Amino acid sequence: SNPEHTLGVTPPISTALPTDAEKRQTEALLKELRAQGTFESQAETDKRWAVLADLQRITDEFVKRAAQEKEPHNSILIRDARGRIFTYGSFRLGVYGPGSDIDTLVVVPKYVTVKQYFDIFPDLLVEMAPPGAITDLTPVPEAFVPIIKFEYSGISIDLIFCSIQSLRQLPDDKDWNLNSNNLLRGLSENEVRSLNGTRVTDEILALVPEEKTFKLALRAIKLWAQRRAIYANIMGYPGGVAWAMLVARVCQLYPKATSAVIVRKFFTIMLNWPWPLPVLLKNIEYNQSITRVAVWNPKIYPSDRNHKMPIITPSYPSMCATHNVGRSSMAVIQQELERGVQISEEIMLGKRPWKDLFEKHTFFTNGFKFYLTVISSGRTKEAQNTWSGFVESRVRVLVQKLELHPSIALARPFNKGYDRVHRCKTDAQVEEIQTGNLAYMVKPTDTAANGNSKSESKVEVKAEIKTEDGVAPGPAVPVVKEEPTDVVHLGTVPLKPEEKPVKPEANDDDEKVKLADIPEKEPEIEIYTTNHYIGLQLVEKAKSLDLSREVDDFKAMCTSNDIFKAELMGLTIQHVRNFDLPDDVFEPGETKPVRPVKKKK
Ligand code: 3AT
Ligand code: MN
Ligand code: MN
Repeated sequence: SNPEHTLGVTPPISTALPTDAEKRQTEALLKELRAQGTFESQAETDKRWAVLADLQRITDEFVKRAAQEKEPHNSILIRDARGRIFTYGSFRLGVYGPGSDIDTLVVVPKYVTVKQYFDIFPDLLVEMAPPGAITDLTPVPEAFVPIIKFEYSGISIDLIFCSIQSLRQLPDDKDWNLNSNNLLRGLSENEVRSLNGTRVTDEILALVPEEKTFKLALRAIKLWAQRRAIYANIMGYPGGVAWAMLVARVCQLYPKATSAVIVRKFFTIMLNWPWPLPVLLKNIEYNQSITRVAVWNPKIYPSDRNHKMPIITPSYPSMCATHNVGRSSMAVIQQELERGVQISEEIMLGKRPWKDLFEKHTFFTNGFKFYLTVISSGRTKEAQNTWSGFVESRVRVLVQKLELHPSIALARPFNKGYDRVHRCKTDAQVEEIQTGNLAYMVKPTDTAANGNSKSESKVEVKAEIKTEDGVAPGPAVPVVKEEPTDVVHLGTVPLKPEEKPVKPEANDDDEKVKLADIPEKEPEIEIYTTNHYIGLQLVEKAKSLDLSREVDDFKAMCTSNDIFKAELMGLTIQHVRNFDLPDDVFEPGETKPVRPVKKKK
């Protein structure tokens, strides 16, 4: 836009225009991102906009009904009643892919209540959307940020809500936005957060010199971070907003550069960033008395001084988007940035293809000898959703404790959990698991205490769940019987709705014929589990490792929360050697580590 106007808290490093070679590298990058499937088709994007138009209509009707409820005789209020939807997340940033949801915010005038949102909106949605369009409708009123989740014609929607306390009616103006700080007046901290999803993404876009360049570079960095398993706010890595701000900052420093150059510079700038100097897109606004929500300020708040790689949101009240990043994740990010520097340099010289930058991580194939796995388990799908979500949000606290252990050099959490369903016949061994606690004794030179070579091809899940009388048995499905096993589960099924347990095929294999003969009406217990893996790198001198304190503290912390229901939920932490990792963490073509052959003495 204005060539004289520079964006950011320092002048640019270079305002050089891209060379022909750099433009060609951007073309090649675009082509690779297409080949990697990060873009959806125009038709799919058109569908998203149509859904958003519907949601706007439904929102207007919702506010009208709320106004009618509030002041049935106030025809002016009812006439002018309207709401507005805004988006945030990857859709707003223009970096969404085929599977992305649309993160949407419903903004309404002050008289509309959260109660009305949950009382009226879900029904109205079903009423006004095309028949059958709304599926998986899940209102979550008890969440910190009240949210209604659903699928609209197959597109996932996260719908959050904010009622503006300073506005009796919303302006009838297409260009109206949420940029004014005054809109935050009278809002609770959580309401401020709801508004700020949109305010932050809007402002990031306003603070980059060239949106198109930024979006393509961000797509590349997002794909890189996902492939390298360093993308996930909840697990202690930067999330979508934080990666976006880093790329935006590099765009400010090279305002005329093309996307390929931004990606290249991203790695060098971020590798050499003098942390804990914060990454800022503009100067922080401090002197506002609009909300009581604290603005990030390490001079005042000791907790803000703990942030290892602070990346600060631009919109008032500025917050640190990376307060979860700990010592190990930061070390891993640094390693990955180094790799990025090397590969992107060779790419720009034409020596390597972009594909190499996006190669998958080796967390399981060649990452660690020792892993801890945190297994949350639930008796029902609903219980497990709540419980595993909570446990997931605590894993980084365990990681922080592990990092303090003198024998641990690095504790790297994997960025995703693994969901599994188990169909069980007995629960006889549950007590052993609950009391055994052998699992977290690690001897670097020896086999794991629970190393179980006979079931190397099986997921070894010890579900820590007691059977209660009156628990409804699972559906009657064939039970795959194994050799005598002291583990509660039989047959592990990945948690995918479309996959049904298959009856073992009868063929000339004696063993399998026997399996097929098992009566189908055997009562069963279904258990849902989620595993989180933490790779452990020990210090060189480590002889053995006792993590019982850390593990016990973690269990106590999780199970003392009100969310925990002992009759429905369980929590186990196990030590797993690399060669004992379950098969489903490996993709086709990947080699599972093998047990080292014992040397003769
Ligand atoms: P996708 O393309 O949807 O995968 P995204 O960046 O849009 O990528 P999300 O939809 O998960 O990712 O999240 C969008 C924003 O919503 C990011 C963050 O500001 C907010 N958000 C998501 N999950 C949480 C959470 N558990 N707590 C607080 N804020 C969250
Ligand atoms: Mn999203
Ligand atoms: Mn979302």
